[in-house]
Amino acid sequence: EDRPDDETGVITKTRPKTQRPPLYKVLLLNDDYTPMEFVVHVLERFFGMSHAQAFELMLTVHKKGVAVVGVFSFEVAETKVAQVMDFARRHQHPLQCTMEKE
Ligand code: TYC
Repeated sequence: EDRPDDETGVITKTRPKTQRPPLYKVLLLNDDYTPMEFVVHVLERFFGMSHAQAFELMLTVHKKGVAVVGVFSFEVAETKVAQVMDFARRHQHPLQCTMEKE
């Protein structure tokens, strides 16, 4: 919205504060026991990554200890974490997936 300054008459734009929903990072944590192929499969299955993308990100987690696998709304992030944790538990792997506010 255009607005002339009271003293100078200079036209400035006022930027209305738009409300964006908070975003949440979904994090994958390294461990010593979960097979690399299982992690790659998880990333393909639940995060829609190609095999090459999934392999690369798995190696990043393996080397660095943790990585962001995606950024989502609260509801979607919560669902991804639950899906990964449930899938890992059902296969008896200790893989950990968490979320944090961006
Ligand atoms: N460190 C595991 C291994 O050597 C592989 C692994 C990678 C585990 C990423 C978890 O989030 C993870 N088998």
